[in-house]
Amino acid sequence: MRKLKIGITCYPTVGGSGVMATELGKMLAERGHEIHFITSSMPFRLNKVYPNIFFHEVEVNNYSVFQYPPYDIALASRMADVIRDEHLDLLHVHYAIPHAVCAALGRDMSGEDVGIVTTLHGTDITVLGDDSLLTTAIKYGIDKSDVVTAVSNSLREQTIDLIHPNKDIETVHNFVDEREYYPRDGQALRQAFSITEDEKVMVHVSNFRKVKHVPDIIETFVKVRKAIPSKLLLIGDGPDKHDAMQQAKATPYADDILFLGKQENLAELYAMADLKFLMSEKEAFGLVLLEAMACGVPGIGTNIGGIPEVIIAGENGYIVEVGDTDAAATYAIELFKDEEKLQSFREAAIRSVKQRFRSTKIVEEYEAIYEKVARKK
Ligand code: GMT
Repeated sequence: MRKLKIGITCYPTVGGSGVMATELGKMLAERGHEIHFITSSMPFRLNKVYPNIFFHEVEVNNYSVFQYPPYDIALASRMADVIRDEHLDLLHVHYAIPHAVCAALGRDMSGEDVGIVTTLHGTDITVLGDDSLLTTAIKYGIDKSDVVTAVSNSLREQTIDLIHPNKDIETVHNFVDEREYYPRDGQALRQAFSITEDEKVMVHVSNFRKVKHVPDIIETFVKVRKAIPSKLLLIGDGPDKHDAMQQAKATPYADDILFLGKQENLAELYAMADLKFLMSEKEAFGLVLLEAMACGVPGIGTNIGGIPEVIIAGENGYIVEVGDTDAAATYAIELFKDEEKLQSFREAAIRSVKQRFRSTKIVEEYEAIYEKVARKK
């Protein structure tokens, strides 16, 4: 396909959507496209120099006459400038609001015929879509885009139910960079963390928000730990972390629950783990599950959102209802007691990432969309 000039906007510091947008930008650059990140700060995963990746910072001045700093207007204005200065073929924005709305405004300001692709990641729909003050803006952002994608079928359906857009929505699943997420030997690190040979390791990674149900993970661990020598690694930081630490302290197994805080090298940490837990009440996809699976760690997740599109129950993990810590613990104990089954789940996890969420497969799906919407020269 022809090489395109693509503007990408995301929240550069926010979890999965920022990770996906940045990884996609890097992969597209490696395939010869010219990438222009138009974001409020340097995306945190952009940790290497690429000759064809450019960063256009959106600066927002906080004038005392304004009650709120005008981020959305500053972004739209910057988008318009970059569209014109760099002769962009399209904008790919992550989140309907504010980014799709800003893209529509930016295109209008530029007076140029660029395409707009919007990817929905979940929080913009499942949380904000319920806020009647914002549904009109979300619908506007979606309808003004040339192509809208959602990261799971579940999110696609939810968006149609909640927002009733006039636009069709395509599912394009998330992917992982296999060069970073692959199975590694975790023995040395296990020793460094004083994890003994007979212990199994459960892991959870999140931003410790209420929707992630971290208390359910600790509760599940306590039930597992009663039956099996094990450790729980809790990775990340956020509003519920303090309460989670108090909860952990009050259990008889406080020393076996390790809070590791925010971590960069997740693939190294997954090398120590046997089973990943994601017990959220809302989850459009569950990128952290996919990252763990690529490292050979099967998952137990809840029956909501896109999780059942990632975990195939009984093959590469298990699905439980939200809050059902008994079922989660039963499945974990069953797997921990049956090394052969755990090994077959590990292999199935790696296989399903390769078959269904391979980076080249997903990047090619985006390229086919770009080809349809890119400016016609
Ligand atoms: O889960 C979060 O709190 C972060 C959020 C985000 O906006 O970055 O993640 C969303 O996008 C990820 C990437 O597509 C998905 O893997 C997450 O499931 C989704 N989170 C929710 O739907 C709650």
